[in-house]
Amino acid sequence: MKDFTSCYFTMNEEDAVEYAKTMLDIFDDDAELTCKEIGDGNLNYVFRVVDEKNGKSIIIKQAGPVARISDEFKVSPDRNRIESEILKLQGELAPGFVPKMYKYDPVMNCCVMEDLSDHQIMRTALMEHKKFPLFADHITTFMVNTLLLTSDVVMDHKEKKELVKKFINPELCEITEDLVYTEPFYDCPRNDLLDETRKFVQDEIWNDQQLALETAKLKFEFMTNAQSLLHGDLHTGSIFIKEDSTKVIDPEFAFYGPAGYDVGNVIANLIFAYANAKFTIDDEGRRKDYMTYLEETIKDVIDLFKTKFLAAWDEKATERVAKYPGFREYYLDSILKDTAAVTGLELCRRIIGIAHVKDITSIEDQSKRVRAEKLCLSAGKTFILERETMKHGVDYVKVIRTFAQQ
Ligand code: SR1
Ligand code: MG
Repeated sequence: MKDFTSCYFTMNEEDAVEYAKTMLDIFDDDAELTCKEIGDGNLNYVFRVVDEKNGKSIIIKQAGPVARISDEFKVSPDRNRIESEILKLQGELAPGFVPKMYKYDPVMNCCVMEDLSDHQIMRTALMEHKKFPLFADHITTFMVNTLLLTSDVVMDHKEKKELVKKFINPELCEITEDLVYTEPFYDCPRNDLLDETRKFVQDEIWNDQQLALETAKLKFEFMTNAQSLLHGDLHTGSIFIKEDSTKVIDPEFAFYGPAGYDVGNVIANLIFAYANAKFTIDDEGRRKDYMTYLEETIKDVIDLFKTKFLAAWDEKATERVAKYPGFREYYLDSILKDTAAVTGLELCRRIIGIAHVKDITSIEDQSKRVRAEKLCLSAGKTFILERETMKHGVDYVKVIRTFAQQ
């Protein structure tokens, strides 16, 4: 019998079954439990435990002491507490858009949550060219509720500062500061890019002084603007989806930062799907149809976010000065600038840096993959440098169309 109550250790599949039997009051005494480790993220272990008698299932997610992607990243298993607590909070702010949490265990640094196996990871679904007409509506409700309702516009300022304290997340923030804002923009040894893309990166990214300056400004904005309680890693691998349901998972990077960080991540990851579609769908009609669907989704995410944000502001703002004419437009405008910038940063870092996305790495034909990478890099650079002009969904579509046609 393993002891799960006094000392942390990383579990294997057998341990997870024993944990479910002895530490949880979820399954029947005569349950026939099986377990598979299904995690494919960069950091954690995800165990799906099923009672083969009746199909009842749960997820046990455990934080390891180092990242799976590389043991260079020593990240405190306390991130599991952050994840459990923020999932509860997001469940209250945006009901129905996150998995239910059943338990958090501070000894084993694991949490137990609803199994969403009837959903699919959105990145995979988009690579299979599936469409989700409700996604833009769902994700914008999730973002407006979690971002605006945790800001000083709506919250009592002392209570908000308590949340800032509770969700201080220095190690995971450092990963983002390094991998998103710093390393991709110089010839850092930890970068991981194709030889065929290197010359383009050298000329267009690393040799551009203006771009370097803008990334410096943005890095300090990320580190110092405690605007909203972010998800912090809202890419399409952090979203479970099916036709009528969207669930946001994996908020372990959560902290108080600029609201546009989450919105920009969603947009950039839709653009990876767009680049994937352009270079993997051979039939012209199907390719155009799917790219148009993604363009519409990108447009809707931006435009619905704006509309819902302004409406929620009118309904929920409590801060006196927030009601001064013009302030809500000024505030939204700064989120839109950050959104465009983060779209660009994420597009660049997933091509140049250490953490890639399958949408691009799965493109088998090397010359097509290089073209997809150049599309992302060129669009990314434009979003960073021209962030002041990206005010509407259509502005994003214009940029990606321009580079998709080259
Ligand atoms: C060391 S972690 C690498 C990346 O995976 C996570 O999902 C974040 O996006 C992070 O940047
Ligand atoms: Mg993750």
